[in-house]
Amino acid sequence: MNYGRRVERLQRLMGDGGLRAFVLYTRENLMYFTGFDRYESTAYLLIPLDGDPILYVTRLDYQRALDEAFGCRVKRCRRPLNTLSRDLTALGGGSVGVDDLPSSTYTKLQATRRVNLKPSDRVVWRLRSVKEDEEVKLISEACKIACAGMEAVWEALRPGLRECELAGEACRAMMRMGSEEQSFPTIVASGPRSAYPHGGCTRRRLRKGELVVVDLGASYMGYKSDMTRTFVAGRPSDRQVEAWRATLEAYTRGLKAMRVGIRAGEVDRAARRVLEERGFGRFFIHGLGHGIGLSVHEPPYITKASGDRLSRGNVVTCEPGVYIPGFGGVRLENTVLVSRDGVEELTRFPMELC
Ligand SMILES: [Mn+2]
Repeated sequence: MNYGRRVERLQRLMGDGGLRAFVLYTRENLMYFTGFDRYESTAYLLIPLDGDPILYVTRLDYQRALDEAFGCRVKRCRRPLNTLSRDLTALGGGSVGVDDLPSSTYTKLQATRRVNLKPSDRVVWRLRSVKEDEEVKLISEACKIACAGMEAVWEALRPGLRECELAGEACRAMMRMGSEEQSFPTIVASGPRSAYPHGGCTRRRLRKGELVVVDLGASYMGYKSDMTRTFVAGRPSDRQVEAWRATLEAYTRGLKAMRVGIRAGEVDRAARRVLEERGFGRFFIHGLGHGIGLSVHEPPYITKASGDRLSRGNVVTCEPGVYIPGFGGVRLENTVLVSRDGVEELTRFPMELC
C-alpha cells in the first residue's frame, strides 16, 4: 500500500478546503492512512497540511505502532488527546478537519486554543470510496473467503441445528482461510426471524421448510466482504418460492442498472420496481446496497433518494430483500466491483433456494 500517496491526496483536498490540519480517529481511517490497526484502543492521527502525519498512542500500543504504522511519526503519550491538542496549537490553529470523533473527544478538542473543528468526513470518503487496484485485490480475496463460509453453512444446513451453530461453521471456515475476523457478526435468521433484516443469530433451532437468511462477510488484511443467501431446509412453499424469485429478479435488475456515472437512486429504483410489480414492494424496507471497503457500510449508498453517482473503482453491494412479518424473509446479496466496462460480481456462489 502506498500510504504516502494517500496522505498527499488528502493534503491536496485539505488545501482546497482551507483546512490547516486533519485529525483522524476511526479505526478504518487510521488503517487507510498508516496501515495501523488500533482495534479498540484510543489513538489519533494528525495530518498537517504539510509534512508527515503524527500518530498519538499510549504506551500500550507504542511498540506495535512503531512496528506496524507506515509513513508517520509515532508519539508515545500519557494522554494522547492532550498531546494532540498542544500540537494543534503549536501548528498555529485554524480550521481543523475531523472524522467521526466521539462527542466527548470533539468537545475537548474544540476547546483547544485558536482551533476551529470542521467535521470533514466527506473529504476522506472521496478518497476511500474509489478503490485502488491493490484494494480491489484484497476485497476480492475477502469475497472468496466469504464464499467458503457460505459453502460451509450450505453443507451443514439441516433441521434441528441451532442458528448459532451454523454461524460457527461459517466463522470457522472463513478464519481457516485467512480471515482475521468476521466483517460483522454472521447473521443466521430462521423461520419468522428471517423477516428481521438485522436478525443476528440465536440459539433457535432450524425447522424443516423454514426460510433461513444467512448474511456473512470476511475480512482480509482489513478489507471486508458482504454476501447473503436465503435457503430453505427441505421443500419450500409456493409463497416462499414466489418471494425468493422476485428477490432474485430484483437483484438481477439492480445489477444490470449499475454502471459508471449512473445515480445510485436510479439503481435502487430499478430493483425496487420489480418487487413493486410483484406485490412485494412494501416489504422491501431498506436500501438496495452500500459501498464496502475497510468498512462494511460506507459511501456510496444505494438508496431510493441517493444522489451519489457510481464511479469506476466503487465496490458496492446489491442486496434486495423481502421481509414479511410472521411469515419470513428473503435477501440475496453480492459484493460487486464497478469498473470501466460494467460490473463484476466478486462474491461468486450459486443463487439457490434449496
Ligand atoms: Mn450488506
